[in-house]
Amino acid sequence: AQAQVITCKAAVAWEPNKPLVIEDVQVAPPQAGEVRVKVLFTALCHTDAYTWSGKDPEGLFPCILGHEAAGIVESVGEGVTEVQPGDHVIPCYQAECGECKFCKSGKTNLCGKVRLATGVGVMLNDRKSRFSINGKPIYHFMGTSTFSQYTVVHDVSVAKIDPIAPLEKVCLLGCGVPTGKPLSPPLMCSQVILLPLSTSILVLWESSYALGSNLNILIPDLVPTPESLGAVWNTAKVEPGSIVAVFGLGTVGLAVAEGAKAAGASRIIGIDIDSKKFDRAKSFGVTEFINPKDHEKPIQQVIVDLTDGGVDYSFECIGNVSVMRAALECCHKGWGTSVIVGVAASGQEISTRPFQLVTGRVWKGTAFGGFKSRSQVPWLVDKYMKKEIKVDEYVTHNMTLADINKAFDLMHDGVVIDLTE
Ligand code: NAD
Ligand code: AHE
Ligand code: ZN
Repeated sequence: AQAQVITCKAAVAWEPNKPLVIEDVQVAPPQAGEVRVKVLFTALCHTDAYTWSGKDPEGLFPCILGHEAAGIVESVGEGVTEVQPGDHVIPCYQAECGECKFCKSGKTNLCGKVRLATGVGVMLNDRKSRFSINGKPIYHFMGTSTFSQYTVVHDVSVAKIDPIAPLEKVCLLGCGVPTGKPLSPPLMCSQVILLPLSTSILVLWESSYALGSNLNILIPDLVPTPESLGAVWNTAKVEPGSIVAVFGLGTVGLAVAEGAKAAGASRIIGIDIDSKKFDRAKSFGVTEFINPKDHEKPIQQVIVDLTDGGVDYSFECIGNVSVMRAALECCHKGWGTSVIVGVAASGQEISTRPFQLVTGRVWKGTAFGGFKSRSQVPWLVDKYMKKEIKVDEYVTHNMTLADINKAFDLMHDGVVIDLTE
């Protein structure tokens, strides 16, 4: 039967920083290469709040935010072969078409097929939105827009998962888990079966569940085996004995610290302007703490002095471009590598003396933790189903869509919103 327009509830961001409003939204049928998904559960992520705040250069209003979710395919457009109505899926804000220059390169998990359209809040086919309210278009967000009971996504942006998996849990695998694992480089595999992975990676994945959640959330002790550590070293290249600096001890920074600990780092230096973060960070593996406010010298100089020339790896987990510079410049001459994880506001740019790079420091960043989405998210779900990855422990609240503004207030508690009525 021909798919019809669906009217359902969605949280609409009409303007930056103004409370989201639950509206009756019309969701058009999927066109060629598109999939309409009944979203059952969505989690919140700092990136939703970042765009909502108006600081995202790609932020468009009115829009429907949300990108960490799970649901069931309701209908598919022409030419869609990989999913069908009834399939359980996780929308993926980072697509994977397998055919574009990026996907075929074997060098990145980024995909070019729909990115230009998703960056301007529309679908690729006709450069229009499938959401409207009484005829007024509402923009999509990140190609996912999961704060709606129904959404339309590109077929290259949807991962089909095991139908037995509990959607209220595995929705967390849509963003936070891969992002929290920045120690691992992108997996250079364009096929569905990704052999380089072994159970050892779980050490980092488990730590990554801290993402988007409260510092008070219990993260189970990680007990890496020698075997698992070996694989972590091989993939992450954070060698045992490395000195690691983590800037920002929020949930992302704690996840990084825990990964570094699992990789066998000898020293993990946590840097935060809020000293209250330090006690908690100890249990995540941070061995030393520096509050930049206690020092007159630039923080990079303080760290270089403390480490006989600099750290082997640093991670910026704040989104502050001055700190990104410090994170690079505290790296050791000749080999130190700095990874940008934080998302910076519109207009912000990074800078350093080119000499820093000429003399061997490396500056890189991570998107979706280097994971290829459609092929690897289902694999993560399987790991969860085999109890090799814990997720349940990180869900602290179940709320309804009507309470989404409260949920944002509680975001640090790692909220999951139940969209079922
Ligand atoms: P958070 O707010 O919980 O933690 C940030 C920490 O940085 C806080 O403890 C704060 O005190 C500290 N801080 C702030 N300014 C500082 C400074 N000048 N020097 C030292 N410490 C400072 O945030 P989070 O949830 O851990 O996220 C961190 C960053 O990661 C954010 O930018 C977020 O948007 C980003 N993020 C990125 C992705 C991604 O996919 N790349 C995903 C999730 C979050
Ligand atoms: N729109 C922002 C960029 C935001 C950004 O960097 N997003 C991350 C994911 S955050 C998930 O919580 C990312 O993966 N980026 C790669 C991509 O393709 O968007 C801006 O500054 O324009
Ligand atoms: Zn996110």
